[in-house]
Amino acid sequence: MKGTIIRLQGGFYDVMTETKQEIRCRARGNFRNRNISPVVGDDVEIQDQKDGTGYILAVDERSNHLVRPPIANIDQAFLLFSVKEPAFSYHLLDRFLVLIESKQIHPIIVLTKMDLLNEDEMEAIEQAASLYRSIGYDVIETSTEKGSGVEAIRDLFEAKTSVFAGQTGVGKSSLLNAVAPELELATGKISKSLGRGKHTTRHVTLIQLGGGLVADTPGFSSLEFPQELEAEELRWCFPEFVERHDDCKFRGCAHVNEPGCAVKAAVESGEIASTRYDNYVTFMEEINDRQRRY
Ligand SMILES: Nc1nc2c(ncn2[C@@H]2O[C@H](COP(=O)(O)OP(=O)(O)OP(=O)(O)O)[C@@H](O)[C@H]2O)c(=O)[nH]1
Ligand SMILES: [Mg+2]
Ligand SMILES: [Zn+2]
Repeated sequence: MKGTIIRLQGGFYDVMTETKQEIRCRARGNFRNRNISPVVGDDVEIQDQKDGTGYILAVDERSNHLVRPPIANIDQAFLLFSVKEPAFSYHLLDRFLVLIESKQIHPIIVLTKMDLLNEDEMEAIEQAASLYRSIGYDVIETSTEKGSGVEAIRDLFEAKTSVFAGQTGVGKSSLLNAVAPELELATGKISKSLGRGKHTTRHVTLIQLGGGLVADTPGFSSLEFPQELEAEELRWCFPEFVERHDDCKFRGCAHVNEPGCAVKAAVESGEIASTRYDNYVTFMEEINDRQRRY
């Protein structure tokens, strides 16, 4: 029988079968020895014991796999950023976009807690939103206080497997509750002293919602690039750089010190945002430093 892992709990894998039954499974011993650790989102072959339990016999090949949050086979990632509490950061957004782009997963940027902004702050956030829209990203502005943007989010779930990801306290669980109040997911207050959330959600869980599957995930407090991400790959993770790559004088242009670089020219003329370019250079240095260390 075929199914999808929707939850990992206390050494068990909860598997949703094609007939929408939940079966609590253990992994077969031999399977553990082969060093495969199944994660949420994995499509699996199970042996149904007909008593609500079963065994995982095999894990299908993954179309993609994120380490943090640990999940496989995603069609799209909702990247949640609060505009306040915790504060919005261009750096963190670009970092997250690189991670998702490098896995060739479709990102959707979600700005949360829009209700907390005063007029001046709103203007700054609208500038950020239009920058990312101009690159081609979807940006959805939401507030669970006002109920805004909730419909727009729900409409994107159909027939897809989605993941909600973001720092702790940005409002992932709150937004899912706004989409479907019956979920009653636990939410947590922001720590006043730390200025961030308190890791309220502890496990990745796939939920059936809006005709698709959506994962609520534990928030992170920092975001490191995966070991396998190489400096040379970075240039392909910035769509507005990719668009201009053919206009660079040198074919393998890294857009740093090369003459005749179309990307640098676009930064000079203001067509590419300097925040994006500066983050690109910072990330490149970070990855190069890491490569030197190992
Ligand atoms: N004002 C306002 N507060 C919000 C909004 N969305 C969430 N919050 C608050 O932000 C806090 C954190 O929300 P959670 O939903 O627990 O955040 P999370 O991203 O799930 O956090 P973790 O599970 O720790 O990763 C709670 O106090 C929410 O009430 C919003 O749109 N406006
Ligand atoms: Mg949560
Ligand atoms: Zn270039």
